[in-house]
Amino acid sequence: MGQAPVVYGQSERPPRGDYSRAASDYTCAQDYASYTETDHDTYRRLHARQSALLPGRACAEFIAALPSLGPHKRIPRFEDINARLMPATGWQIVGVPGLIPELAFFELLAERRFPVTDWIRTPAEFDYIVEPDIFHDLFGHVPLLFNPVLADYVQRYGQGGIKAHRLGACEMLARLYWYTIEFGLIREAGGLRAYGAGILSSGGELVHAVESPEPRRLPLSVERAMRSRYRIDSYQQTYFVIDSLQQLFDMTDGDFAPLYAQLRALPEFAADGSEAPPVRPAPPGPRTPA
Ligand code: HBI
Ligand code: FE
Repeated sequence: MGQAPVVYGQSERPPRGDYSRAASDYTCAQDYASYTETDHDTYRRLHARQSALLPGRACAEFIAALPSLGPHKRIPRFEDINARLMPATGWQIVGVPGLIPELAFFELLAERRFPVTDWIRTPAEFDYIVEPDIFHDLFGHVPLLFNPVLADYVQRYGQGGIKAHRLGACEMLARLYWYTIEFGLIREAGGLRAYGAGILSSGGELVHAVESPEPRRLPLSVERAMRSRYRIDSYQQTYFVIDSLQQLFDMTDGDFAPLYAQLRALPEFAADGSEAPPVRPAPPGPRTPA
């Protein structure tokens, strides 16, 4: 295999998953026979726990699309989901051993192929896992790929990512992905709801993101999101809120190249929303006589 796979943030944990099975585009077949009864039981339990938390916390589009995942007593077969997903929005899910390098990730999204990790967490990780496993990808990401607006947004994100890779702007674009597709909130008539996969697939964060008074919640600004660092190992301290999925799509239309150039000169924000100190310490000022 090629370069070591990327992992969110600066985590030192070695990537999980068997990358020796992956093709040159990092995809691998779903080795369905490899799942144990414990694996199927973990999936069933995770699906049951999250489903019970959705009312009043997950956005309407997600709740409407979730049944498209199909039966949930055992880990679904990717081809069974694809038989419904392809006709719906032209997307298909493909297996990957885990996190993959950014360019490979972008190229798959640009082809409407969503990479789904093919292993599932251990029972000991039932409540929290750092890396995205099959439950995070299937339950968190796949339902909204049945929604035409979000489906178009994710493909365009992939196309934009290929350009960002050429411009050395992957980190800024990854932040936009993080604060929308992974941890985005949407305001509905009934109140705040989650549309981000990282929230929807997390037992604790779905309640925290929608109901806790602690986090900072800001109207989505592409510029502010691109300047905002994020933490991969704790609940988010900042969430960005949209009013509709269409607004998300419309806000991110167009070429980001000028924006990348402009943002490089501006200070960043820490994950808690405070102004981040410049990474490079300012040069020492004029020496004052002792
Ligand atoms: N790889 N399998 C997988 N899944 C992701 O969500 C993913 C990835 N690689 C990189 C990545 N996400 C993020 O850095 C993107 O914003 C690029
Ligand atoms: Fe994800």
